[in-house]
Amino acid sequence: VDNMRTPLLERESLTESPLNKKILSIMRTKKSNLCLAIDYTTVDEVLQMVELAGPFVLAIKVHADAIVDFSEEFTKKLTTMANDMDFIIFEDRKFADTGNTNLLQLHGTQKIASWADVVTVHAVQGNDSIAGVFRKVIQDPAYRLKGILLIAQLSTKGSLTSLNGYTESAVEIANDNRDVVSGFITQTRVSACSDLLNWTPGVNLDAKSDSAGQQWRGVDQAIEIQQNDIVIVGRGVTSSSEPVQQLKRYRQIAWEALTKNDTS
Ligand code: 5BU
Repeated sequence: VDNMRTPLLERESLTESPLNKKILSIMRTKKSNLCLAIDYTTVDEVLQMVELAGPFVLAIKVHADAIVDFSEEFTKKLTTMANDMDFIIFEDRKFADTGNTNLLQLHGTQKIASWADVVTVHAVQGNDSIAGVFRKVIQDPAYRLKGILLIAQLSTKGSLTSLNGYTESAVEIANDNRDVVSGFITQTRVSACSDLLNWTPGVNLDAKSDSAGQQWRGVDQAIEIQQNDIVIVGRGVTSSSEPVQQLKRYRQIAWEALTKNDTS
C-alpha cells in the first residue's frame, strides 16, 4: 500500500490551519492519534472517563445532547481539563440544516461554539449552508470553535454516503473552504491533501458490529490499509471493565500503525 500521508512534522509546518497545527503538535507530543468517543449519559460518568483518558488521547468526542444533565458547568470543567491535559474537544453534533439554523444551533441551549474546538457537519446541505456560517463563528475570537469535520463517509451499514458522487462532493466542499474545514469523518482516506485530517470511527479490536447498524474494523485496516490519520474509538474503551488498559492498547497500536513509515 502506498503511503498517502506526508510525515507529521512536515504536515505540522505546512498546514495553514491553526487547529490542525495544534492537533498535529498534540499528536507528536503525546504520541497519540486516538480520539475517545465518550457516549455516557451523565456528566459525572463523562468527566470521570475524561480524567482517566486525558493523558492518552488527542481528542475527546462527546454527544452533548445525549448527556441528560448537561450544563454550562460541565463545559467549564471539560474546557479546563482540555487545557490542562492538552486534548481537543470534539462535539459530534452533525449539523445538517440551512445555514441560518446551523447558526442558531451553534449558539443554542448548549452554546456549542463556546466550548467545542471542532464539530461534525454533514455535507448533504451543500456548500452555501456550510461555508459562510461556520467561517463567521470560527473567525470570531469570542468562540472556541476553530474548525469543522465534514462527514464524507459514515461507518454504518447501508449508509447513503456510498451513493455515486456523494463523498467526492464532500471533498469538493472541503477544498473550497480550507480555512473552515479541518478534515473529514470517513472510512477510507478521501484526500491526499496533507492539510486535511482524516478521522475514522468504526474501530474496535474485539467486536465486528453492534445490533444497531455500526460496523467496526481493526486499527490495521483503518490506519494502514485505509490510510486514515486518527482513530475514533468508543465502546472498545468505554464498555470495558479496564478502560485504562484499553486506552493504552488502542493508543499504542494506532500510533505504531500511523508512524510505521514516518521518518519525522
Ligand atoms: P463506538 O462505540 O466505537 O461505536 O463509537 C463510535 C462513535 O463515533 C459514536 O459516538 C458515533 O456517534 C460516532 N460515529 C460513528 O460511529 N460513525 C460515523 O460514521 C460517524 C460518527 Br459520522
